[in-house]
Amino acid sequence: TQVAPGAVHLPDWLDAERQRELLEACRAWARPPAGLRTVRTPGGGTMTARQVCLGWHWHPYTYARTVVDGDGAPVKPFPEWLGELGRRAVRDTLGEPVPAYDIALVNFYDADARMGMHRDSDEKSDAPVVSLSLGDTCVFRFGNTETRTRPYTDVELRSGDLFVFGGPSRLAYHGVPRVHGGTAPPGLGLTGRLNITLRVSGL
Ligand code: MD3
Ligand code: FE
Repeated sequence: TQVAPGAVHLPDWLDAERQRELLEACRAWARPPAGLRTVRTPGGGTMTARQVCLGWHWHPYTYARTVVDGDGAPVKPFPEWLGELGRRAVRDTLGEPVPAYDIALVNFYDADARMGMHRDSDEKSDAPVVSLSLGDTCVFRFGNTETRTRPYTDVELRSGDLFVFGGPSRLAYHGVPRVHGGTAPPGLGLTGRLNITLRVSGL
């Protein structure tokens, strides 16, 4: 389903087995060194979703090769297979060729976690962002490129869903106003929600 130009939602893109495999990989990445951490913003805020990075470490509002706001360890490598998954995601949605993905940001949400409206503008490439969701269903708010406020479209993202943001949607405001606790598939073995975004750094 095209939600806006360049923004395509493909529900249930990952089957149950692929979801379990991806979850296991995320759990391994979350372990130290360079594991899951709480992101603190320069204004003194704390992000409620906790994060682990592969390839490049994101800290507000730039990328580094070490976990500058965590244990100082070198960032875990971005695996080849994850890049292939990202390219397949773009082929299945936008049907356009893409350069090699080199960043994965994995966000872990408990039922109370949120993500405020923001734009992802720290990458120096306009390649599409690939988003994969696991676990609890959330409300994903897809806005416009001008303001954090209306008009926006609310979409439910469920376990296994793919969302790709390219073209004019690449710089749209977006956020996660709500996670529906306890809605994860029973067989998955995840409490809460996990989101993986694949990006091209352009660095
Ligand atoms: C639209 N993550 O990591 S995924 C993020 O569910 C982020 O964890 C949310 O926003 C999450 O920055 C939303 C959907 C998403 C991801 C990246 C985008 C939408 C996007 C980049 C550009 C435009
Ligand atoms: Fe984002």
